[in-house]
Amino acid sequence: MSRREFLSVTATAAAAALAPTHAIAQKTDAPLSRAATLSASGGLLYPQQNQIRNMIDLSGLWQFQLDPKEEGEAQGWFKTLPAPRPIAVPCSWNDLFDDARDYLGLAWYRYEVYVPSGWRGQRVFLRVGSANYAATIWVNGTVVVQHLGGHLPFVADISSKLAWDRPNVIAISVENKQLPERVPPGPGPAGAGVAGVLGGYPPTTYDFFPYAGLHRQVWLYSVPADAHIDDVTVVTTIDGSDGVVNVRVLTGDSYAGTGAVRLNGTETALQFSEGAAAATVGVRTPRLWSPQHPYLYPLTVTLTDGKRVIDSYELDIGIRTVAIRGTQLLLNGEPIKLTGFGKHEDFFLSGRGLNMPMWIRDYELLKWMGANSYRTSHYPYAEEAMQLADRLGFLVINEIPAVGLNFEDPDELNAQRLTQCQQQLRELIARDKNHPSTIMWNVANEPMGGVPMGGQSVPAAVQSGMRFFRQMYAEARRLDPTRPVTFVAVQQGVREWHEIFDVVCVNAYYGWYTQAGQLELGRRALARELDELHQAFGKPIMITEFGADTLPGVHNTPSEMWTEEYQLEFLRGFLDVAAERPFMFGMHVWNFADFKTGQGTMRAAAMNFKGVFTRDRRPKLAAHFLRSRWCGKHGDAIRQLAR
Ligand code: BDP
Repeated sequence: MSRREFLSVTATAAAAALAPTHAIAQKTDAPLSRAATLSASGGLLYPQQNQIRNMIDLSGLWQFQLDPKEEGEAQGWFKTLPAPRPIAVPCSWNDLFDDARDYLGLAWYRYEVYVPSGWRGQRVFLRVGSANYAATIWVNGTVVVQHLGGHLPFVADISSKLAWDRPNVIAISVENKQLPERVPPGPGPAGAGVAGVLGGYPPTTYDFFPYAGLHRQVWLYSVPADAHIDDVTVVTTIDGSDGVVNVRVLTGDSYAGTGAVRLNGTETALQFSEGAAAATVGVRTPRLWSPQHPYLYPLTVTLTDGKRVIDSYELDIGIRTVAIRGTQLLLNGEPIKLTGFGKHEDFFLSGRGLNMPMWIRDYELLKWMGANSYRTSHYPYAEEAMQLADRLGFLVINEIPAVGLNFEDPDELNAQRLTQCQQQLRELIARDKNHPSTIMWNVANEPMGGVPMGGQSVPAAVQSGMRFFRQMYAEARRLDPTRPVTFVAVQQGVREWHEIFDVVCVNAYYGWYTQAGQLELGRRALARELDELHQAFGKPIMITEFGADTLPGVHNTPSEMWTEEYQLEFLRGFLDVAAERPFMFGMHVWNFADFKTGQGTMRAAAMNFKGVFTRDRRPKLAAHFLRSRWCGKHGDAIRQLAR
């Protein structure tokens, strides 16, 4: 089957191919070692309160202590912290305390919680939404789970560790050391790469600040002890005027009983065997999910024993298809162009910590500008952000944290990074596979195989990258055959890697990092590169980043770099070049808002100023321009790239 055809795989095949998806967490009593073995420990369904399940969100004030000498474990800090201070969870620790701003070493969190007596006899899980980067969890003095990777959830069954007559002590140690074998990698033998040069201190291979800590909620939740719904996979297709919804349910054990799927007023029976069951539900003339009409259907899965409901789980689904035809991206069979941004989870004080008001405001501003999409640069975003994208109708390119890969580094390092990338891809797809908003998986941002932006590529590094990306692509397709898979290249980067993927995505800074101050030359260079890519690959092409640093309030005419006028003209030039090329399927401005970086000569005030909004979400001139471009009379009422 050719790559072009894969997106039309039948619904049944797609549902069957969606592999069982479990949190990949490390379950060991040994201290977290870089070589620790990985093992599954439970599904990643978002915790839910209903008539059967219970949950407690442990967000709030925790005790906190830095452990620069790494003496905490030997001294039993998992029971009591010797000199704790209060901290907010979720939140990054860096912007809260002066002595922790650049601290990326080990730190401890501690919390006490009674588990309600009504949960006795049920299975109780602890779920951490995001601990950046390496975490070890203790419950009442015992290690229950360890996890690597900073932006994805993991769970542990803690039923046997709980006390019922006193508060339970939950201790979490976290560190965010920038080690070369991690993903994103710390600076390796071949150096920090282009982005690393931009950052500076703390040393990273990327230019966003390496925020650390418990960035999302920690939950306790209970499920029935007999059997529970551990994972649900929903794949939708369209057959003529009907919707087809394939549902696959896993119980995580050998459950062989019955269950049901309820959708749109119909109930379809499930017969489990070895803990798995599947059903196909038809929906006559469904309301299709799209940015204009983000209609969601509630879908309920139950496990039943006669009339008794053993477990129940509800999720909102959207009926829609994503496909590629020639140079077009199709949503529900119709070509669609992506307008929007690369973003960051980044805000004053809360750092990378979940910030719901920020998310609500950001979606409001995205709508205000007529954006229909964004990329989760450069790591998976909060689950609540994905839920809002479903509900509000935004298309998401969903990215693992593979930024700063440098294939000039030795093979051993690349092999370790591959393991990390595959784990994070598995966890991401497990977590986000049911979101209609996610339309594409991205497996890397600006990997290096020599000097990009006009420099020479290194053949051995190109080959090493080829092997790496073939495996990443195959893994993504194995886990989810229904969505296109891409990587994001940098301008004049390694061309060969585009061959592997379904679409071509490129970050381009002609007129900023190259052709600085010369917008017309930049536009011409962009046009040349786009035409070459089109000729070489004939795939849909998207500019996933383009932008110029801009100090709010600084103006000049004729425009000059760093002024608001320059940013506006830079963006307009790129949009014009793209609008003349029908093979372009999207334009994402870099960045939605100014964001914090490490300190360095390229980053004034430790900030990247390429936002069209300031960090506190005030519009620069460019935001008004994009609004008129994407919402105005020339903008096909929002959705087109053409003027
Ligand atoms: C690109 C990176 C992005 C940077 C951006 C920039 O993908 O993370 O923030 O450049 O320099 O190379 O602003």
